[in-house]
Amino acid sequence: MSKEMAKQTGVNRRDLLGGTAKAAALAGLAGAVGGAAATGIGGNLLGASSASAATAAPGKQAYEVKPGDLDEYYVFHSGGHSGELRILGLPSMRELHRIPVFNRCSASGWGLTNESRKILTEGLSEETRKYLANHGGNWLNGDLHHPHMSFTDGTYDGRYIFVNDKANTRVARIRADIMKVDKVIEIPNVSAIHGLRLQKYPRTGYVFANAEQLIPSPNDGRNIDPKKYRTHFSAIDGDTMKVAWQVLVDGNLDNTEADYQGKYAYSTCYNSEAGVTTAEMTANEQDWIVVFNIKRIEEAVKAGKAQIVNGVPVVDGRHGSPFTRYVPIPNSPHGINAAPDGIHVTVNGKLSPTVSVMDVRLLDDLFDDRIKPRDVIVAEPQVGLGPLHTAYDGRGNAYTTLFLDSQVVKWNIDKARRAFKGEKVDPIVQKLDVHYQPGHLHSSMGQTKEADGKWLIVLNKFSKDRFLNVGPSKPENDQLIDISGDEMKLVHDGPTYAEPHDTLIVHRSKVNPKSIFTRDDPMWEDARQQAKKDGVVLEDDAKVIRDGNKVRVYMWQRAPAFGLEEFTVKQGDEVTVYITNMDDVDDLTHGFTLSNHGIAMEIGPQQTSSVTFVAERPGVHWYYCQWFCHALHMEMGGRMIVEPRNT
Ligand code: K7E
Ligand code: CUA
Repeated sequence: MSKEMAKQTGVNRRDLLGGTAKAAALAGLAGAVGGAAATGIGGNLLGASSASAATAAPGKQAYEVKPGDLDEYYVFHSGGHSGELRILGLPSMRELHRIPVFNRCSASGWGLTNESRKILTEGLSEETRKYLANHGGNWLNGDLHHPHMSFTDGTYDGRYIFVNDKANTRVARIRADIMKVDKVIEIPNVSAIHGLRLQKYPRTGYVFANAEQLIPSPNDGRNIDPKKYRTHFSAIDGDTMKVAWQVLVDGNLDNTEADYQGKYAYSTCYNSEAGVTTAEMTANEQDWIVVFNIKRIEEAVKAGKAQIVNGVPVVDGRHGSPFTRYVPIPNSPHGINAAPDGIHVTVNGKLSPTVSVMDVRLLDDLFDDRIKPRDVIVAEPQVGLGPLHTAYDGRGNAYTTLFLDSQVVKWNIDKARRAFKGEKVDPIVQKLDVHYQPGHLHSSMGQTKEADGKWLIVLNKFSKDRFLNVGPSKPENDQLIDISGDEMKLVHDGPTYAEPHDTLIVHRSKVNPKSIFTRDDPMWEDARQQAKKDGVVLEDDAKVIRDGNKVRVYMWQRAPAFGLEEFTVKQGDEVTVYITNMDDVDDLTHGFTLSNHGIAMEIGPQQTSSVTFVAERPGVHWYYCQWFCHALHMEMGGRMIVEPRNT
């Protein structure tokens, strides 16, 4: 329904869905809040108001969010090997939305529409595209571990969210204004992008990406001697989504982190042995982190000293190079996390019960060889078994997951430094049981200089007995912990499907998505160009253009109607259907599902979407709108008539 119709009839979507006048009023209020945020009127002001309407026991933070109230934080939650990104609200932990990224989505048509297929394939290598030609044209799976929002001056700026794909060696960018992916690239010369972090200062800037697996280079089957396996550290330009440079390293690369000064990045390596079996990979008592000197690398690339491999400047950062330093760390370190103080970086020992703390102010001296690599380690507290990741509260405390102990340990950085110097002081503040086997954890705004020390989400790999038994495949358990007081308090269990590895807690004042697309959005530029060539106005026209055996069907939608209630093509025609949703009402999404053709796509308010298929089935085929939009939603449909080939 258009705004005009809504006005005339006084009916909106929520009324149609059975809401009461009160619900409609609340919805209106929510809209007003969103509008205020969009115009930049102090999201901060709004931040506390509705969330604090929640009930709280004295001395405790409110975590219940009443119906109609809004959460204070966005949570961007990795979907792991489901390939998607999810958006939750915090503190309610309600799932608000899903963003398909590396997966195929039946609801939105991601991976099927021309717009999404272009995004998913244009950044792939020639070689991969050739392989995919016999496998449906684009990848259908991915393994999304690490979502991170772009930074300006050490804090989130609401432009983009970047994510990795370990399964098919990709990095994707999500536009935070519409919460849709706009770029996907395959990283050349490497295999399995795992660790991913962003340049925090002065802005993003670089997206740093670790390739975890060691492979021959080139990997063409001619030389498979494991001694020749290697990997590279990649810096991607987040604005252009082109790989700016790579650094060849010794050992493998696991997680990565960047500083608050814009000078260094660091990666953990658990396989310094460069082994290919578990026994070989865990042989050494110590592995290392690699520290990358961004300025030196940039200068070498600028001076043409890099080797160009598959279009990417590559510098040699193995032991002895001016671009890197290797700092020994016990034993198979995993997560690496910069503290909001801009000084400390913790490296989590995994197979060692320790966390190693690096002071980044010592790195200039390290690169000028005035000190030894281990001299940058200023604390190494024993925290418990299986430390994987660390988060911060901005008050000098660190929170580390203990995978084997199934605990989160809170410890004090300053006390750990003093204990390292020999002072008799215990840095451990508290250990809290979590359920069970935690991987990542993340504190509110904790990976920015604006860490506010209010909430901690702990992502547990196993839920076991915490929920009703749903069969052999059980949910993970994302637990919410109140860290605002002296003691951590567990306040919520959150079951999720496979598999949150990492998460991101962003204050809502930083995020201002649109509710309605703008007609000049670049996402459907190809459709715009084609329509122009065909003399069609996407917004007004409903017509069929024949061009040999290629047929282009253009139509608009306005609830509850398609611009065309029928169109006719011939068997064997390659048909492209372009649909423009001309409704400009909040939340009024339409769809296009073509029965028995495997075709479905979403068309958001003011969006254009298109899909191409071969009409190989003669007969009458109905299409319908699958996104519930109107009282006459069931009637919103039409017929595609396919004339048999030989008539
Ligand atoms: Cu620890 Cu992929 Cu960040 Cu999983 S990684 S836990
Ligand atoms: Cu349009 Cu349902």
